[in-house]
Amino acid sequence: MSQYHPLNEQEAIEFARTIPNLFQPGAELASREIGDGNLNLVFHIRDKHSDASVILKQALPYAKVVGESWPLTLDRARIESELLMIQHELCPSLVPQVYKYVPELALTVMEDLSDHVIMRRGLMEGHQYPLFAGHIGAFLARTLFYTSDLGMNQQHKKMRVKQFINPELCKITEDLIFDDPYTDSPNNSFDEAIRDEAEALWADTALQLEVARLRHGFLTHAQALLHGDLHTGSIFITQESTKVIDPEFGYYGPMGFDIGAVLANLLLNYAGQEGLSETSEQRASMRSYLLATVKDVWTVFEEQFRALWDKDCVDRMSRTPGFQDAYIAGLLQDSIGYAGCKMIRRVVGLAHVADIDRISDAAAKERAQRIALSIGKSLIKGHRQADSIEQVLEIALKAVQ
Ligand code: SR1
Ligand code: MG
Repeated sequence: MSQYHPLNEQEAIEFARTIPNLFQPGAELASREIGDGNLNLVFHIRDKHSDASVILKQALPYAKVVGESWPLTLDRARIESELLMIQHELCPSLVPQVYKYVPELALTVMEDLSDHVIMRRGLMEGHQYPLFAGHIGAFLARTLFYTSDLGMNQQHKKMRVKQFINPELCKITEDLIFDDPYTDSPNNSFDEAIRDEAEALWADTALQLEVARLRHGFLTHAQALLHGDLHTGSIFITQESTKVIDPEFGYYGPMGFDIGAVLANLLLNYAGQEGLSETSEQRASMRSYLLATVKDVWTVFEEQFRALWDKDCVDRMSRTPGFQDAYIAGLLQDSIGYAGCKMIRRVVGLAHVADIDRISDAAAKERAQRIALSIGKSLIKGHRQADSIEQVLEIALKAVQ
């Protein structure tokens, strides 16, 4: 079993038996492949007669969403497991525990979270999570602050930049988020009903100039160790608990990319309410919850990030009066710009979101797509002038009027 090959369910069971102190010898184990993401195999292994269970996540040497024609490095499994360990140390209650990483199989053995649901699915079913903003705001503040030059030894940080160099997965982001949607790329995928919108993106040079700036930040600004793909499919949730998973796109990049990912995915669900809600009351309630959450995520992040800075900043010059305010102002603008990019790619790019794609009524789906694009474009075009999170809410409200 030690040479790399994709495991089948039986092999996953055999492997799980070798993990010390997890299952009783001779336990009757069941295995199910539950991966519904774009890239990996995920096995849920459980003892049929006790509560013992575990998750085995194995990287495939290609992008599952496209097929074997798109090869992909297995090193992403190392990046993911090492990043999960760092994030778990910084936020023990918000990140699953990694029990073991097996490099030759590109396999991570980790805590089972199957009492949680994928947040995207929960939101699509109309659930609201009042504790989420507090949890994710804290996750963002702690993981971004303590991996940056503000919160860690700057020589160690440079070694971390090297440890988390992730060129292949960054290239996916550079192409799928910051390039393809703005040209007639074969990677794009969109409904013919919104071809006018796609063609308008390809012609909008003012928009493209802003995207080029944001793309440049993604390419060059090694500000903090990012999760790199922090959408609501990378979050497991219950009413009480939030767990962030799947940081295989992690690398040293601009903090606003992670913050913007969270905001974008709340707003994609907001657009999707066009078809997800059954009544206008449900739609209004979900949208009001989603906008309040957008605001709270930023507010909690800002408060906690400032508090960490005041308490634990390791850099003397960064304590210069005025620098913290300027830094936070830049983070808000970046977050808004990246949120816009992440919305647009999910409507016209290669990989979409179920919040909109699963809408069965064609007219409602088209309205949702147009709303998402309208919000995305406004966020990108206005991001360098933004000075408060309320401006995001105003843009979102205007898009559904
Ligand atoms: C080929 S991978 C497509 C997308 O899936 C991941 O979740 C990332 O968002 C990536 O862009
Ligand atoms: Mg993922």
